[in-house]
Amino acid sequence: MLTTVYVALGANLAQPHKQLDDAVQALTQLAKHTSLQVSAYYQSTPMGEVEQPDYLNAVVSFDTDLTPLALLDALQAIENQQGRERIVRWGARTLDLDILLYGQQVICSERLTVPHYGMKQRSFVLVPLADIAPSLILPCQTPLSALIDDDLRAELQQHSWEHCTQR
Ligand code: A4P
Ligand code: MG
Repeated sequence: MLTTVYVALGANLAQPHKQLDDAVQALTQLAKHTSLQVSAYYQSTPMGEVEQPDYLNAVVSFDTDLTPLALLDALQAIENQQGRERIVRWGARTLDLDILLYGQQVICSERLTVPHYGMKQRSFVLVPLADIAPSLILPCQTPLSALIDDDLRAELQQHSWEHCTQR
C-alpha cells in the first residue's frame, strides 16, 4: 500500500543549494512511480540560539511503501551520505530531512514524532508545504491555509530553483 508523505529539507553548510539539489535527486530514487513533488527553495533566518548561517529550506512530497521507521532510516542514510554531523542540537548542518506527515497518521514513538512537532509554527515549513499541497488538511483537521498569512510569507525569500532532471 502506498502512502503520501511530506518531508522537510534544510541545509546551511557546504553549498546549501547543491545539498538540496542532491537530496532531491536521492529522494527521486526513493519515491514510487515518479510521484515526487518539490517546492521552491526558500532562504530563512536560523531559528534557535545557535549562531550559524542562513538556511535554505524546501518541502517535498512523494508516495512510498516504506513503513514510517524504514522511511526514517532511508532519510537518515541520505543525510549521512551528504556528510551530516550531529554535534549540537539545532546546530548548522549540511542536510536535515524531517518527516512532516506520513499520510494522516499520528505517530508517537521513541524515534519518531509525526506530525513533526514544530511544523505548525515554522514559516520555512508551512510556506513551501503550501507550494505543493495548498489544500492540505492536517491530521488535527486544521487546513494548512489557515496557518499561513502575509507576515509569515514575508519571513522568507524565494530562491531560484534549478533542479530539473528525472521528474
Ligand atoms: N525524530 C523524531 N521525529 C522525527 C521526524 N518527524 N522526522 C528524531 C525526523 N526525525 C525525527 O534529529 C534527532 C532525532 O529526531 C532523530 O534521530 C529522529 O529519531 P536530528 O536530525 O539528528 O537532530 P536535529 O534536526 O538537530 O533536531 P530536531 O529537534 O529535529 O531539530 P529540527 O526541529 O529539525 O530543527 N532554522 C531554519 N531557518 N531552518 C531550519 O531548517 N532547522 C533546525 C533544526 C534549527 N533551526 C532551523 C532549521
Ligand atoms: Mg532533524
